[in-house]
Order: sequence, then C-alpha cells, then structure tokens
Amino acid sequence: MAPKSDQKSLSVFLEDTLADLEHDLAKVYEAIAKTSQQVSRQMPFRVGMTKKLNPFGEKQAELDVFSNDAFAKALLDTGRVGWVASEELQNPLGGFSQTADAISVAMDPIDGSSNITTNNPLGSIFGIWRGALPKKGRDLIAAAFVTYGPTLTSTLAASGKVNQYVEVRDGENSGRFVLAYENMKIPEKPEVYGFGGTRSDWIPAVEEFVASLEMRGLRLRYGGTFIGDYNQVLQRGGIFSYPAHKKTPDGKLRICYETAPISYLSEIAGGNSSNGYGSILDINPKALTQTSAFYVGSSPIIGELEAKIGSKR
Ligand code: FDP
Repeated sequence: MAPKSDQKSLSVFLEDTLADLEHDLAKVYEAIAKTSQQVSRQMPFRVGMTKKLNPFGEKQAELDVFSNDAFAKALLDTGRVGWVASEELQNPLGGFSQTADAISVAMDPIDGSSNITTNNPLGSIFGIWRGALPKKGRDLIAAAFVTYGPTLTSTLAASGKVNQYVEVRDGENSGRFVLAYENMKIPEKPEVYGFGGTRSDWIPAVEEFVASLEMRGLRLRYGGTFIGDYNQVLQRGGIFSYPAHKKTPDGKLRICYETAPISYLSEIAGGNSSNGYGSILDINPKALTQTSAFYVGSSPIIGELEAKIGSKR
C-alpha cells in the first residue's frame, strides 16, 4: 500500500488519541520520531568507528554514540522521562523525577551497527515502562521501532494498535510522518524466515525446525539487522530468530533493549514471541544486559517451534 501524503500524520494521530495515550506518552513518541529524522540526516557524516566499547564489549561506531546522545537528550528534554537506559550506556541516565509511575525508556539507539559500513538497513528500538528498570516485558506500556532504509519509518504500539508511519519529505531538511499501515497484523500464513548466528552451532531442535521450514517452501530473508529482518515478518508472516546456540543457549539479543519491546508490539499485532519455552514477555530480567534465545513471528509457527524444542528436551 503506497502512503498518500494527505494521510493522517503522526502528530494528528497523537493528538487524536491523546486521551487514551496520555499526554506524557505522546510527548515521548514525538521526541523519538523527531530525533529519528535527525539521526537519519546525520548518517552519511557518521560512518567511522570510535575507540570506545559499549557495556557488551563491542566497539562503538560514531553513529552509535551520536544517536544514543541525541535520543537520550530528546527523551530527557520532554520533562516526562525518569530514566533512559541504553545498550550504549553503562548506567541509565536520570530524568526529572524517579517515582514508581515516572516513565522509563530502554533503547537500542542503532540496531545492526555492523551494517553501517555496508549501507544495509538500520533500526532503533524503544521499550517504554513506568518505574525503575529492569522490568518484565509484560509490564511495558508502549513500544516503538524505527527503520532507516530507502525510507524512514516509525512504528508504534499504542492504544492496542500497531501503526506504521513513513516520512514524507517536504524539503531538504523537513519532513513529516504519514500513516502507511494502520492496525498491523502479522499474517498467520508464514512466508519468510530469518535465523541469526551460525547454523552448525544452533541447537539440534532449531536446525531441524529450520529444515522443515525450507521443506515447506518458506523463503530465507536475512540481512543482519534485527529490525529490518523483523519488519519483513511483521508484514509478510513467518519467523525471525536469534536462536539458542549449543555454547550460548541464551543467544545474543538483549531482553530489555531489543526483544521485549518487539515481543510486546508483536503480541498486539496478533503474533507471538518465545525463548523456546514461553513468551519473552514473561521473563523477569535480573539485569538490563540479560539476553535470551529469541523467536518471534506468526502465532502458529511460534507454537510449532515451542513444540519442537519441548519434544527435544
Ligand atoms: P549488530 O550486532 O550489528 O548490532 O542486536 C545486534 C545485531 O546486530 C542484530 O541487529 C542482528 O540481528 C544480530 O546482532 C546479528 O548478529 P550476527 O552477526 O551474529 O548474525
């Protein structure tokens, strides 16, 4: 579906649903959307690496640091955010007030950093809770993700709906988000799959499951940026995974920064998520850095995956 420039804009959506969304949540979304435009415009100028490491021991790209600082500042400047936790920060930043009902945001400001130099799609991920983190995904009050590809999109899970907006440029530096997909639902019939890591290191249940997907004619779609790959599953149906490996049963992706927000959004879109045994949303993370095996997509296929892993236990 091609978005029309006269479609309802993101700011109109936020105004219309303000009563449901609550004023402070609308401000947080607005800050994310506006900052994603700034990050997107800066991409050609921030392609190098820094000498710094993030809390996971990964070298930070200039874009990781720039986008982390830009999103953190914009979120704190709303005056509505009590904490900003980020994959790129050792400790969360403190905002205006840190009460149990203050908004807390956990973010991956640039998802897929290893794809910066190759100009593959990139993303940003945001989980929004109330109170100090870490917290269960089940406690999320909202989630959002951004894709930086041929177009800039902003996808929100709010008021029981998942809506995707695309930026329409009005001029060199200005642009606005208009509705591209309303009330998105992950198709039940699976079409695509993408599994990260190294096939020979996957646990046997995963390898067998993927072989069965191939036999059924699903098409492999894997670009190496979680959000870019996930967005294909959201639109076409299927499964994305960074699975359990024999030596790393807890996979790679981080619950608070990456998988819980996308699992929350997926469940609103009628899909499901799992660590192989149950929903990602029911994991109670002990630390912001905790990872888990991750499977997300169309509900029936996640059910089949859990049955396969359970039968191999
Ligand atoms: P990256 O390390 O480039 O930031 O979460 C991190 C992530 O990318 C995901 O976006 C991606 O799906 C995964 O890691 C890719 O990991 P592998 O290179 O191990 O497949």
